[in-house]
Amino acid sequence: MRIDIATLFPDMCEAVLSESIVGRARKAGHLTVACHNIRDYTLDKHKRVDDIPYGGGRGMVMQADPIYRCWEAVCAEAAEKPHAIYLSPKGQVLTQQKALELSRMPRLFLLCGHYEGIDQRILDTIIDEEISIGDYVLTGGELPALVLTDAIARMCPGVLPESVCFEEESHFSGLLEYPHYTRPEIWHDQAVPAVLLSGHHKNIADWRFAQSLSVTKEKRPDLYECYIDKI
Ligand code: 4GS
Repeated sequence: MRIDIATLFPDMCEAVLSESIVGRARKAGHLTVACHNIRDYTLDKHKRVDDIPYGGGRGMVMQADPIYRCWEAVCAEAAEKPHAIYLSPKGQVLTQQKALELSRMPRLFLLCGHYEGIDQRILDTIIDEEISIGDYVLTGGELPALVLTDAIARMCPGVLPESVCFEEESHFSGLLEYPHYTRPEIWHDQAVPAVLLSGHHKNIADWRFAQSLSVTKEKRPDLYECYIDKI
């Protein structure tokens, strides 16, 4: 899997993507992530990438051409056109299911917006789908692109030691995860649930599933209803 991120802040993206599990996965070659500075693709002698909106109004709009030239440069070195995603509050809200689908694609191109927005014509020309990370407004598309990259990366083969690592997480099954405990056995007068010390694998699995159900019912009744309806 390869992800190309087009952004005005490649250093911000690179800083996040060089750390922790994603950083290690990149070094090990389990996935490739390349950050491209849209400003490198402008033909303007002052390196401008934005301009005032036609029709008037506040703020600046990112121009289509530097983004298009960046897209062409990425496509030029790809066997097939990457699936192009624009991170935007107008998009479909990201879910675990969507992240799983995208993790199965060979190549993604993530476009990060800034300022008031992006010239609609570039979206109409290159973008396959818009994705939002939630119903709130950020200052740029970089954090959404990084969130999406992280959610995808952990499901790419080899990134986590075993696929159960992500299959048991909250949301994968449609339920929230059961609670975790580690040493010491008693901390501030609170004991670890006895079943977890029993060594009885079936009882432990049953307890965890029951916990998943009750935690989901309590914290996310919407997910719980959905889960119950499906079984
Ligand atoms: C989101 C979001 C977002 C919208 C980018 C205003 C700068 C900003 N992008 N999910 N212009 N939520 N983008 O808030 O994806």
